[in-house]
Amino acid sequence: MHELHADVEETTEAITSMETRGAATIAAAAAEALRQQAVDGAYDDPESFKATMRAAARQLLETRPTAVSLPNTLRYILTRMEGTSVEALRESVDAAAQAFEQRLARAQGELGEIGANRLQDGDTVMTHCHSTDALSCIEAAVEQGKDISAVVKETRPRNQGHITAEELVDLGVPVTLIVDNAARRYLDDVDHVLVGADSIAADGSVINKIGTSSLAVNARERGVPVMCAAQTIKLHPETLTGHTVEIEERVETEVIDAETRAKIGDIEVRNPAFDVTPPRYVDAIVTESGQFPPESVVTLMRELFGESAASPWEE
Ligand code: RUB
Repeated sequence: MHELHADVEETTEAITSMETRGAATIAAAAAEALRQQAVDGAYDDPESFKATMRAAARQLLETRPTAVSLPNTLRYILTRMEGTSVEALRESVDAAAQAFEQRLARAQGELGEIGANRLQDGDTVMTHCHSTDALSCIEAAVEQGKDISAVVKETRPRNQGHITAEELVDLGVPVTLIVDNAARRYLDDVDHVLVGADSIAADGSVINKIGTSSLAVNARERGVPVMCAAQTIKLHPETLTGHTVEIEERVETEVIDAETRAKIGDIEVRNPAFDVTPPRYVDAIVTESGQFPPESVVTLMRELFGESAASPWEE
């Protein structure tokens, strides 16, 4: 096996440290790292090329467990790796990665147009975390000439809502930033809840940043529709065969600093990064292939992935 490319090492570090974060952004970074591994290196023979690509994919896969965009990206590229010479293999990975990256950008634009059709001129949208798929819907609505305002939840513990707020301000969207606990109070003032997804399960459950499920339950109680913007790379094929989605648990220092924790005394601190919103609390999943009621997303999943998901990174 050839050593791993500096880009693979750097991308692994950036995803692990969350410098690169959000499911779609993670997917694009992983595709580019795999492409660099393929195009920029001398390999002794086809076997060592393939073994190195699989090892790079396994390392990237280890970074964050919940966003299915990561294995879906690696699967897309590695299942298209073919050829009997190093050059042919290299070209196949280069082409697959480039096609994938273009597809990703196109999908986000297309779903944005579809999501924007659900938004009316003058609407206010409540957001949670930072989702490029969700923001694409607002951007498209603004481009259609609609006046959209946003209530942005800060999204403890890492405050990704601040990134959302900044990007919305850049789009010219008026933003009201609120603490997470104020969400129910402000649901009376909004027309939509709009979130992204890290994974969508076969039963239509939406796995997204912790706090999405309580927001969705409250929104249902207040009669506010919940839209999830998620390109099809967020569909989790392993849930077709009964697997569940692993929820990442992150370090407790994101929740409380060591000094305060010591002062409080003997406590346990938990920091799950994501939660599961059952399909009954979600009105629509907006993908580049159209909008779906959550319960029917399984048909799209079967169409795209068949009945089972390959693991082409295994030795
Ligand atoms: C990000 C998050 C986002 C989804 C979708 O969590 O939950 O809502 O990843 O984002 P984290 P996108 O900050 O822990 O990565 O639409 O950009 O794929």
